[in-house]
Amino acid sequence: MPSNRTFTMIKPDAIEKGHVGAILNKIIASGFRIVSMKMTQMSLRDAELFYAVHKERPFFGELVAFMSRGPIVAAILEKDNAVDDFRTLIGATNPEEAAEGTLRKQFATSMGENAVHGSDSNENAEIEGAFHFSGREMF
Ligand code: FUP
Repeated sequence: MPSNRTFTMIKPDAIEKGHVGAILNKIIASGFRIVSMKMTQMSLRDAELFYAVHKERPFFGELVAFMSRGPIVAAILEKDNAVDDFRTLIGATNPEEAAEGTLRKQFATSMGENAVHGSDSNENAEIEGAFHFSGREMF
């Protein structure tokens, strides 16, 4: 994936609370172009594969149960400096530490149920985008 792209998921907690529209509005208003987007649900196995990097962490079981409990909105986004700018837009992992105006400050419930995912590097953006989308679904 080009380095001006990142990958995001609007997580099950935010879908359950009806925040999809507000989150997408804020993403678009922040200058990101939608390259790919779909509503989908990960199986437990999908979530274990997606978050394999965290498999030794104590929160892994809770994380994969949460991420597979309901639908998500997955998307690839494009903007100059996409990975870093999107991480700034979503805010800290723990919403109590997230800056004012960030998506997690506004929409997250807790460290585990924190509303939005954003890739942490260009390399991971590529891997995570390819996990959810084929080349024919990138526009
Ligand atoms: P982030 O990059 O901010 O999404 O955070 P991480 O990649 O470190 O963690 C991925 C997900 O694991 C977080 F979104 C939520 C969950 N997590 C916990 O539940 N507890 C923790 O202590 C750290 C992460």
